Amino acid sequence: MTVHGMKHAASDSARLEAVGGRLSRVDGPAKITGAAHYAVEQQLEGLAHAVLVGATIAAGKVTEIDTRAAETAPGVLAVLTPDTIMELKGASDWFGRPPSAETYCPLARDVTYSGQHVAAVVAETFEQAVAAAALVKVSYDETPAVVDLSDGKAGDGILIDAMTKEWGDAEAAFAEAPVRVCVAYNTPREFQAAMEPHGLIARWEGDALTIWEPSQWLDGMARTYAEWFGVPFENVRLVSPYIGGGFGSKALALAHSAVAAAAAKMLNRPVKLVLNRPQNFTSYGGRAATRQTVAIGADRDGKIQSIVHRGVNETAVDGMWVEPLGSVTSIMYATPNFSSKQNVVRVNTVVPGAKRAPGENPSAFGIECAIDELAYELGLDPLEMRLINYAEQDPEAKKQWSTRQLREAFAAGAEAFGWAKRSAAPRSMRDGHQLIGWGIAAGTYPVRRAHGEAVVRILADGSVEVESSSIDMGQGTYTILAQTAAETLGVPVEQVLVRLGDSHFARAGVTGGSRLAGVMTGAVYKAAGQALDELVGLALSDPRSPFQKLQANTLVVKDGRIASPRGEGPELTIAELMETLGRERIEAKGDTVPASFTPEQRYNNYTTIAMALPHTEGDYSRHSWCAHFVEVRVDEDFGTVRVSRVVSALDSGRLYNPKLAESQWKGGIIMGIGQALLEEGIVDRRHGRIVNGNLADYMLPTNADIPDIQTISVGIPDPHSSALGGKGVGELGIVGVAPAIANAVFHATGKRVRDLPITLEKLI
Ligand code: MCN
Ligand code: MOS
Repeated sequence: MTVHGMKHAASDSARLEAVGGRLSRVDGPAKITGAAHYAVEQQLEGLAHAVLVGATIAAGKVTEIDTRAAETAPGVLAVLTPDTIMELKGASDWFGRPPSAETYCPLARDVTYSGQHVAAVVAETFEQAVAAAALVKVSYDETPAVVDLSDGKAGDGILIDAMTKEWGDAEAAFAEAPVRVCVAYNTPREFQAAMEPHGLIARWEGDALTIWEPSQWLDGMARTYAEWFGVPFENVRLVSPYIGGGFGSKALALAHSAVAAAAAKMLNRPVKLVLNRPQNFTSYGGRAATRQTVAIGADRDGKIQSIVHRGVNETAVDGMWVEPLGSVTSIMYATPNFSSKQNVVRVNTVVPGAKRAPGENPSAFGIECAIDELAYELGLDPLEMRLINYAEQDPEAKKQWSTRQLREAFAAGAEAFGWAKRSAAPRSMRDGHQLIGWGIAAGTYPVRRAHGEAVVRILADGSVEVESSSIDMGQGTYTILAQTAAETLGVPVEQVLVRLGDSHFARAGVTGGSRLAGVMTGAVYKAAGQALDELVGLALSDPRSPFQKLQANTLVVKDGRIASPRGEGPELTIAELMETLGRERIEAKGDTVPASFTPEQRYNNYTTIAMALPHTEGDYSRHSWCAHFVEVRVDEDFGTVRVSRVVSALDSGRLYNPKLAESQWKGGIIMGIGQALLEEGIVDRRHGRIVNGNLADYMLPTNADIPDIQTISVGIPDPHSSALGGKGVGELGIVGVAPAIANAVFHATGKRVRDLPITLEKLI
C-alpha cells in the first residue's frame, strides 16, 4: 500500500515538510474517504470463513464436543476441535525464549477462562459459519473459578522478585516519620477497545503463508507463525497496511490467529476469521486489575523520608503478566528510603496484556494520589509538595536525567491553568449546584530505544520511496517518515512515498513502548543520508554529469533541485540528473544496528523485545515527563463528575511533528478521562464471565465527555534519547490523568475515591 504526501500551499510547504513541521497526516485522506483498505478487507478468491466457539464456563474440562449437527449444516467445510485441528509447534515468547511445550493447540481442552476458544467452524459464508457454530454442543466438567482479585479464593499470589526495588530502610524510616499516609488504591480490568476488531485472513501457497492482519509488530508475529507451522521465517508474509487502533493489543499472534492459519492450511483455502465484539474482550488481555498500598512518611516541611509500596496485579491461570506497579513510584520523587514489592495473583481470565503505558499508568495512579493526600495532611499546596520533593536525579538508578523538563511543565501548566487562583480547602469552590475541584498530577514514561533499518530509494522521476515493515495505527508514522526523508534529501514532501505494513520490507521491531518514532526517524535519516551521498557522489564523479567539470567537493539538494553550494554551474532537478546519469534508481538500506551484530542478533533485534536498549544504559536515565492540571465539576445532588478543563504540559524532547504529537497526547488524555470516570470490565461472580463485553456497556468517553484540552510542549532536544532528539509521545499523555482527576474530585467534594472508575455511587 502506498501513501502520497499531501499538497500544501507553497508558502507553508518548507516549514510543514521539515522535521518539526505541523504537516497533516498524509494517510488521513485515504482513511477518511474509505480508500484505505484494512487488513481483513482484502478480497480473495475462494475465501472461506471461520467462526469461533467459546467456553461457557470459566474453569474445568471439556468432556465432549458434539459436532454432528454443525458438520451437516449448509456450507460447512470443517468443524475444528482440539482433536481435529492440525498439531502446531510451540513458539518462543516475545523475549525469544524457547517454548515451554513442544506442541501448541489453540483450542482448549482444559478451560481456564470464560470465552476461551474450544472449537471453530469453517464455512463457505460468514453467515453459514455463524449458524453452524451455534449448533456445536460442548459438555463440560466444571470446577470452581477465581473470578477476580477480590475473590476469597484468590490469595496473596506469587512475589515477583524481579520487581522488588529497595534502598535505605524504608519500613523503619516510615515508622519514624512525623507525618504519614498509608492508603490503598485499586484499578479494575480495562480493555483496549480499539475500533477495528482483531481478525485476519490467512492464505497458504505451498509452504508459504500470507497473513493479512492488523499488527503492531509484523516481524515478531511472522516469527510466531513460522515457528507454529515449522516453516522458515522468510516464508511468512504479514500485511498490515492500516490499523484501526491497537493500544498494545495487536503486537502478538494469538490463539484465534493460529486457528485461522491452521484452518487455511487444512482446507487449502484462504480463511478469514474476525472476532466479534464480545470476543474482543476475551481473546486477548486488557489491562490487568491492580491493587496498591502506598505508604509515605515525611518530615513536617514536607520532605519525603520514606516510601513503602506494595502492589498486586491479576494474571491468568496459564499465562504470566506482570504490570510493573513500582515503575513511577520509584522515580518520581527524591526519597532516601524506598521499598516496592509486587505480587501477581492467578485468576480465571485470558492473560492480561499491554494497554497504553502498562505499569506506568496504574503506578502513577497510586503515587500521584498518595502525594496529594500527604500534601493535604501537611497543609501544603499539592504543586508545592511536588517541587519540595523534586528528584534532581533518578533516585533508583542514581544517574542524571538525560533531560527532565518537569519543573518547566509544572510552571507552564500552572500558569496556563491559573493554578495560583485555587483556594486550598476542599469544597471551597462552587458554581451553583456544581462543586468545582482543581487537581494536579505528574506522569512519566521511559524512553525505550532499539535499532532500526529502512530503505530509501530515489527514482528516475525524482520521487522518493521509503520502505519499512513498521506500521502506522494512527500515531503518524507515515507522516513523520515522509518528513524525515524530505528534509534529509531536500525534496518536497509530496514527492515522498512511504510504504509500511509489509513484513517483506526492511525489518522493524515492535511498535510498543512509544519507541517507533525515535527508532524509525533515526533509520530513515540514516538511509536517506546514504542515498543522498550516493546521488551527490555520482553527480560529482560520473563523466556524463554536468557537475563533474565543476571540481566541487559537494552539492546541495533543495526543493528537489541539485546545484553547487555556491550556486555556480548548472542546476538540475533530481529527475534530470537521474536521466543524465542513466539511472533508474538509487537505493540505500540504512540501519542503526551495531556492526558487531551477528545475523542471529539482527533477527532477534526485530523479532523479539530482548535487544532493546535499557533506558538507564550508560550515564543517563531517559524519560518523558508531564504535568496535568484538571478542573472537574461535580453535581452536589447527583454525584456526576464532568471534566471541564484540562491543561497538560509535556516533555517529549524534540517533536518530529507537533500537530501529531499534540494529537497523541490528547488521545492519551482522553483515554485517561475514560479510565478515571467510565472504564471497568465487570465480571459476573457466578460464572466468571465479562458481562459488559461490548461497546454499549463497556463505557468509553464520547465527544460530550471531553472538554477543551490544552497541551503545552516544554521539551528540549534530547541527544541521549534518539538520533533526532525526540523522546516518546504515544503513551505519555495517559499517565497521571486519572490521579489528577481523582485529586480534583477530592478538592471538589472532600471525598477520596481510591477505586477507579469514579462513578456517582462512590460520591453520594
Ligand atoms: N512524535 C513526535 N515527536 C516525538 C515522538 C513522537 O512528533 N518526539 C509523534 C509522531 O507523530 C509519532 C507519534 O508521536 O508517530 C508516536 O510516536 P512514539 O511515541 O514513538 O510511539 P509509537 O510510534 O511507538 O506508537 C506506539 C504508541 C503506543 S505504545 C500505544 S499503546 C499507542 C500510541 O502509540 N497506541 C495508539 N498511540 C496510538 N495512537 C493511535 N491512534 N492508536 C493507537 O492504537
Ligand atoms: Mo503500547 S501498550 O506499548 O503498544
